[in-house]
Amino acid sequence: MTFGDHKQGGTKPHMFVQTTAGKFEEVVIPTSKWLRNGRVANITLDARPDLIVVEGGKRSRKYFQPFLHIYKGINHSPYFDFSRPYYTRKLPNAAYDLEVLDVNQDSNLDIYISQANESSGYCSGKRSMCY
Ligand SMILES: [Ca+2]
Ligand SMILES: [Ca+2]
Repeated sequence: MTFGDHKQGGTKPHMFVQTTAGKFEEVVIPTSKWLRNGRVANITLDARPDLIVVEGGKRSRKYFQPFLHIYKGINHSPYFDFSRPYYTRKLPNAAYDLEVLDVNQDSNLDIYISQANESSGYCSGKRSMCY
């Protein structure tokens, strides 16, 4: 998966899904938001992997409300239902990374999100991108 600043000239967030041995289909994640990171895991406990992403935060002095979104897995391209998130949660702070695992071992996957509770001093590459 590739995430990043597609509004600054980069590509939209996308991933490559292997459809037959050695062949990969590019799947673009249709969003106008700035995705920070994502994981694929079967969090809905059905037969299909789901896409879990975090988005938003600060970018180039503009603030975007951070969110967690879960897109449910489906059995055909683009392999996730991007028409609406299966689950959405507003996050209090910029979220840069996440992990999905079952820490309390109740057979339900848990989502752990790394957030920065202060964005000043955060840089993403160029000095002009520091806050
Ligand atoms: Ca699922
Ligand atoms: Ca759990």
